Amino acid sequence: MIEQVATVGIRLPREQSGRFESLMEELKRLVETAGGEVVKEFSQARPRKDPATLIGKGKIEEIQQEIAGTGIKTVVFDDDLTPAQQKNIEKMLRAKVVDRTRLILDIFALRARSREGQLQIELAQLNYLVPRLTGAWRGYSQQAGGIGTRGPGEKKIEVERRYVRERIKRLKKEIEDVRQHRERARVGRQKVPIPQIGLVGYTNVGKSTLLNSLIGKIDEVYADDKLFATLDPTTRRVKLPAGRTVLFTDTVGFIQKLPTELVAAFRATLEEVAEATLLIHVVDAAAHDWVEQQKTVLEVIKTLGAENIPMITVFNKIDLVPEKLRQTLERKDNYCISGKNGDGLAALLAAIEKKLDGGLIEVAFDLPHDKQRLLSDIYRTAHILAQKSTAEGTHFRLLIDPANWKKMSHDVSE
Ligand SMILES: Nc1nc2c(ncn2[C@@H]2O[C@H](COP(=O)(O)OP(=O)(O)OP(=O)(O)O)[C@@H](O)[C@H]2O)c(=O)[nH]1
Ligand SMILES: [Mg+2]
Repeated sequence: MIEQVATVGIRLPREQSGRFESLMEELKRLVETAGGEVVKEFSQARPRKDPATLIGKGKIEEIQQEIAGTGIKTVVFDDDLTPAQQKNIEKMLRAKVVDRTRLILDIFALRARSREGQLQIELAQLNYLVPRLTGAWRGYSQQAGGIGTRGPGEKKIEVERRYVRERIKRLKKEIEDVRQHRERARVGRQKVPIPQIGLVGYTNVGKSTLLNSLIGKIDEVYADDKLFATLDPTTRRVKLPAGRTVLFTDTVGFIQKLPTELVAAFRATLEEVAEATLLIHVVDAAAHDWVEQQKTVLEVIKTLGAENIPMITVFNKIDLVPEKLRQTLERKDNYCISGKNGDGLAALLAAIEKKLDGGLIEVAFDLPHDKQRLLSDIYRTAHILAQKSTAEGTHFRLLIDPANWKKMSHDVSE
């Protein structure tokens, strides 16, 4: 049976118009993604958050009366709750109380497939739990009060906390091992490195669909109309128009109020973003709040320390956008694409090529017959301007990364 859920949002003053609505709409989609159904929505406008109960006590009583006797046993708050707030509200509502962070952690736990993903999500969940263990214990001893509160109750929580702390330590070590393993694999894979291009963007903007289109396959990478369809990074080779190969990495999407526990735990995964040569920021032009989404993504990129990586912004789902908006976007020299029907992809690839070629140097040389093994490195890493067979081998004129050229140049004659 589908879990029936009520959502609660708090509308603070000076909030941008429309932001509250889009957050609540997104919360509804998050609940659905987690397997629930929102049957009631509550909101309260307040000058500030209440430290004990987030919203007013009167409002909570009202919610309690509204949900009593219905099938609603779960109440989801859009704002993060302190352990104390969560406990107070649960007591008043007599229902399970979940906040946005907890909800997102739940979805990630449902979705994590790879070993690394599972380790990371467990770490994030435990980090979320630790302060709540303390909170529960404090609440318990206050409730019981006085003599006898130093009994087994406290000991049990102590044991639990120690267990959790130990587990966190072990998880961190395991994640570090996986990370180092991946790092070694990456370095080993490529003596002469090829550019890595990171697809970044808000969740559900069409990053995975775009990657599928670029590799010319419909469903090689899982894409779906769900939030956080992708958790584990996927890397695929793509050939640019002039023949050079690059790697595209598709990774987890971002969201407003992305839990800090999650960013910390997924640091290893998100490192793929921080190490890219170039970022493609995919924006869903058909989302009514794409401006807000774009801002969120730029903030997360900054948290990851990736804000200095060159970036190309593309407006996706252009097939769904009214002609007028499309024209406005194009007039400002934006790339408008449809990952679904392939519109605009050729122009995007050409733009990527141009951007990557920015730091390259032009070289001309003869590759002798006995050095033909270098051919694959050349095709993989260089932008070939001219190629001609000669009596001694092959003559090349290319654009190449200076560092790559250094590794190759002593094998050829200029
Ligand atoms: N009409 C239209 N739909 C698209 C386009 N690109 C993607 N979609 C749809 O948008 C939904 C989300 O696409 P995904 O590729 O899974 O998006 P994502 O950015 O990888 O999402 P997460 O992995 O969940 O962060 C899917 O239902 C796609 O079919 C497009 O250009 N046009
Ligand atoms: Mg995806």
